[in-house]
Amino acid sequence: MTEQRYHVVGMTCGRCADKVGSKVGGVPGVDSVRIDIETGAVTVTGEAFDGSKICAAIAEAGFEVAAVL
Ligand SMILES: [Cu+2]
Repeated sequence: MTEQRYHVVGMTCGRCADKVGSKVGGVPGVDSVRIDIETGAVTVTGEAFDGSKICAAIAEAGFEVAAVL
């Protein structure tokens, strides 16, 4: 099980979080996504997911990855 945290900017409400959650949740290998709107932290857990696909999914949802933590 791998856990990776991303700092995402631009999320302001639950609907933003839902968009990110559903896009990131669709990346192969992802088991769960935890999102903290206050801090912009997106925590992804799963097996052997591709980090670049996570970043692409976040961009597709309309937000920017400021940092991979
Ligand atoms: Cu929103």
